[in-house]
Amino acid sequence: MKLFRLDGFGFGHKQPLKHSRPLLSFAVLLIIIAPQAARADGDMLANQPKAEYQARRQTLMSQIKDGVVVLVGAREEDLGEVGRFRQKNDFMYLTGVETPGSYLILVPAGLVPDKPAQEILFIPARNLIQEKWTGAQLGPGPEAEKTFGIQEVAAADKFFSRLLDIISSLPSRAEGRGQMSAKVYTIVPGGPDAIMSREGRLVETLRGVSPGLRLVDAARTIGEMRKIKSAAEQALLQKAVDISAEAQRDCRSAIKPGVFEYEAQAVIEAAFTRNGSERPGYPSIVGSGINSTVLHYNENKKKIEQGDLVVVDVGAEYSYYTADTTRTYPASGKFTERQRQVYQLVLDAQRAAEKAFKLGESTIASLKQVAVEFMRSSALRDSQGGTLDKYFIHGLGHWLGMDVHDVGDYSKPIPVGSVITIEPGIYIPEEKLGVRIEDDYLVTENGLVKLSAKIPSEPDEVERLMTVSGSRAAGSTKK
Ligand SMILES: [Mn+2]
Repeated sequence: MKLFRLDGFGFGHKQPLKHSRPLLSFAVLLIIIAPQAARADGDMLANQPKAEYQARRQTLMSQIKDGVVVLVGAREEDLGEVGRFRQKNDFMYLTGVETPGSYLILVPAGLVPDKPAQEILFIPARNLIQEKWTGAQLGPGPEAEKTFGIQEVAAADKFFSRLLDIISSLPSRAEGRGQMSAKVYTIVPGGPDAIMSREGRLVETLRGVSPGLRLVDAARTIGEMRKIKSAAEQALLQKAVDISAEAQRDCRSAIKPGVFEYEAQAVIEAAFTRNGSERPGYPSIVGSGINSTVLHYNENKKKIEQGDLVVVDVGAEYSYYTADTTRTYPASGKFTERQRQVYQLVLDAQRAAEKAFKLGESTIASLKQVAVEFMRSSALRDSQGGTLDKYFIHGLGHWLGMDVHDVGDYSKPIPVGSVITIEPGIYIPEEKLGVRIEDDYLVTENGLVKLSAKIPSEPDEVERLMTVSGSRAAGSTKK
């Protein structure tokens, strides 16, 4: 699907970028079968239009006018031996490039006087020996420029000297007594370790060569951009949610007394994988009994017992976008009266928050207030006679996107194009009773659209579906 017209970006790529046919040489063939090339399907890159990545870079440069943007991509070794390679989200958002060891330099138009905007991606040169282990790689040069839709793709080992050249070409302005040299915008992790990060060390090194260099965090600017999802991003989120819905369906059938939490987790993650999800968007939570009251319980080691509630908080990642869905199931197939009352309160609190949403006014904090007050107005009490809102101990929701708790400022009203979760919960450890219900919503001009509507949450329907999917007689159904 075509979302942005290609004209008007000022990159000279006025024609849609088409993949050329493999007709030249074995080398070209290799490139065509390279993983990156396989992900670049015509005008698409990682399931989003190349034009969209170009537009994002253009937008970023139009917002950051006074400095060079430098992004450091993930390396294979960052994930150790256990993880499959995953590009950093900001890098992916701006490039769609999954080549390990990449860098990106963006020079806004006019930063170098009279020069147009410049974008340079750096990727490692091909290494034919390495490729026997890891598969064919796309190397720097015109083929990569075409594949990635980026002005220039240079060799990664030229990154630092090229950056120095760019910085030294910037006119320094006299300000006060000293000379102000260039600003470099990059993603700097917070906290005392920031300086030890690759970005932090890069800037320190640059400062040694170019004293006075100013390091500015680009995270906030990029975060505000990432908060608003394009149609292509919305489609990927919907796909991630749909896969998660199938996983919730399957685990609903798997949960019964005698089954271990990890067995339910296996069923969930099987549904992810067979539907093309690359990985869970976060560690899958299957918490039964007392574990249902532990918010981020993910050991998933307990045997599910008769009478347990089971909180299942899982989200598939699909092409870098993750769902985040939670349902709470009665292990025995039927809620006890108390469980059902608390469950219904949580569900009604979610509905109250949904209903209270007003575009241009509501924030996640204001919706939380609605849910809390709804719980407080209920007649349900704990053993001390207190209302149950005090057991709602976490936020009501968050932005959802490439990060499960996605980036973006929370202080402003929830905007059109953002995707949020609404996830009230009540956790009463002394009753071993935890309930969380979490859905994902796209914010439109007409209000909230529930992306996860196909995952049943009505208690009657949950019970009916659990009964249909298998016998849940007391005791284990296992051998
Ligand atoms: Mn969540």
